[in-house]
Amino acid sequence: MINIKEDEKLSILNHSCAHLLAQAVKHLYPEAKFWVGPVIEEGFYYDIDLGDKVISDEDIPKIEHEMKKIAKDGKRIVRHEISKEEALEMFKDDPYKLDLISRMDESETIISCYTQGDFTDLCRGPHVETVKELKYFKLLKFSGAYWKGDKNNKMLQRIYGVCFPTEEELNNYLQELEESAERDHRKIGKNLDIFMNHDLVGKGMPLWLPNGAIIRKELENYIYKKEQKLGYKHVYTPCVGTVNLYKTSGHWDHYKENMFPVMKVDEEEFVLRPMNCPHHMLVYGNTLHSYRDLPIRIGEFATDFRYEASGAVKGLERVRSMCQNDAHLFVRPDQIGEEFKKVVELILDVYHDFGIKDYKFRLSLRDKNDKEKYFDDDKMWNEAEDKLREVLNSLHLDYYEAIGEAAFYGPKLDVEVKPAVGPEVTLSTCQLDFLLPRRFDLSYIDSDGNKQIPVVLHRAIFGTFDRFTAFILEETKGALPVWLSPVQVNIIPVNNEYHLEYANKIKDLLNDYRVKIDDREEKLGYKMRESVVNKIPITLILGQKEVDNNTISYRLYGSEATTTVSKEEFLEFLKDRINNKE
Ligand code: TSB
Ligand code: ZN
Repeated sequence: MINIKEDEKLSILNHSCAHLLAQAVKHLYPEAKFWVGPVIEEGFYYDIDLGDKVISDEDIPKIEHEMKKIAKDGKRIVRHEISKEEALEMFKDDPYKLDLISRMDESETIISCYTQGDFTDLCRGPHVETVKELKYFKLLKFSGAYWKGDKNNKMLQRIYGVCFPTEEELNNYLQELEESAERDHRKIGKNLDIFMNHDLVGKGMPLWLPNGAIIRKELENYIYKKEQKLGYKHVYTPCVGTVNLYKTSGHWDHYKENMFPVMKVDEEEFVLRPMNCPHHMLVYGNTLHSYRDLPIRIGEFATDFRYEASGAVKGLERVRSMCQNDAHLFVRPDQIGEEFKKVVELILDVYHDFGIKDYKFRLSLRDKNDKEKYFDDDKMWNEAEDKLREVLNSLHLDYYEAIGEAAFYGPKLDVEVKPAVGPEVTLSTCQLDFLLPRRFDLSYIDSDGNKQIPVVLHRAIFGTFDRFTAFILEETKGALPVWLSPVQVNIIPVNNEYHLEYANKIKDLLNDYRVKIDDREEKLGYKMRESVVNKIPITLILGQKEVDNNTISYRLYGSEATTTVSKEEFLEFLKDRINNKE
């Protein structure tokens, strides 16, 4: 999908359209006051103070109509420059503009304004020449937005829109938008009964329904097998820890705003864990280790809780209770490169199995100036960042660097993917850490009998089962491969009276698989359509011909063709499809 912010011409057009929106709102609601109206990836928005009025669905067409009227009128958009004093006088009744002016840099003595007809807005520009150029726009949605994003401030009304130079571009964009909405895992998750939310459980705390639980179990089995082969040892640890555990690890100082608040039980203070590293450090520290035992790979499907802003919480993609496919790899310094490489290879292997092709590697580094988030040890950071770069270069991987995205304990390699709706998110991650092993006083004995400190790689291949499931639902539009599908085979007897018995026999034959018989008294066409709506990968249609010849006729999701085979052939076909993860 197009990023409007990155295209200069589109950016200007959308910015001018934001002014047009403000002007129309001012015509309809003369009391309106305006905060900011920036261009964003998907177009523009304007934050508006409408007093007690809350924008509703009926208002949007009225505003659009007024915008069209003003645009047709075709006033020029004129820039003028005024002094700060003049600006303060001009906007003296507008607390929002006064706030903007007062926060301008001391060096900005000249302030620019743009006027179109009866409307003037404080603005750096640039803009299109006349409002006539704003022909092909659409208001997309609206929401409440706290002034300056602070929930102690007044709630303003935010209206979003988009503008293009031609009708064709606008229509293409709107069509793409519709398709993305169809692909949104929240919609698919609801239609296919994969997960639900409930206010009584809380925001960002999804409940996995039976269909979702099947997918999750398959994902767990899949990655567990891979990890076992690679020498990982899995553990189970509690999803709480004491405050002292997180003071030891440093999370208390560097990660507290992402954590749920403290619970007091008897004399102990607990928090829900936001990460599993501290528990795994203790597991490592429970036994003595020789240099020959390393790497030691401790894995867990571990539930974590994080405070995510309520506006950021999204379906299964961004949740407050999540389950990581986590592992901490304890290695000697000379093993970092090799072990890191193995993690990257595992990521590539898994992405290959799931057919994931559209992703970016991001090397996430610290922001040197952010002393609050990142522990202060230049040597350690430089060493860790150089090490990661070195390995990435040796693997010839394409990656980009992002400052300020590192974990507080070290730099990391993140894999970024684009959801159907909204900004990119991280799926897999592999993080280098020289800090936590020190804080937990971990060691191994080297070949000379001396104590050494191990290095830790934190890694999550799926990231979380939550986010990964959201992602594959969007990638597949809900049409999962057979091995992941909650229902793998749907059997439809053509006529219950004559063919149900045979259908039941076939169901017994397939009892190693997830099979359903649709024996409702409905028309064949209706049942077949429903099988498609439910995105079931294989539908069997069993009628007289199949009964007489002892055969199976099936259709694959997405195909109109029916194939007839012997039972043995069908079993073979099904097994192959599952094994090959097709
Ligand atoms: C990999 N300590 C490491 C771990 O050992 C860690 O917690 N890393 S993390 O903070 O990056 O989280 C791991 C993965 O969890 C991320 O890569 C991302 O895919 C996923 N994740 C993070 N926050 C959320 C969230 N709010 N909802 C769903 N998944 C999330
Ligand atoms: Zn970790």
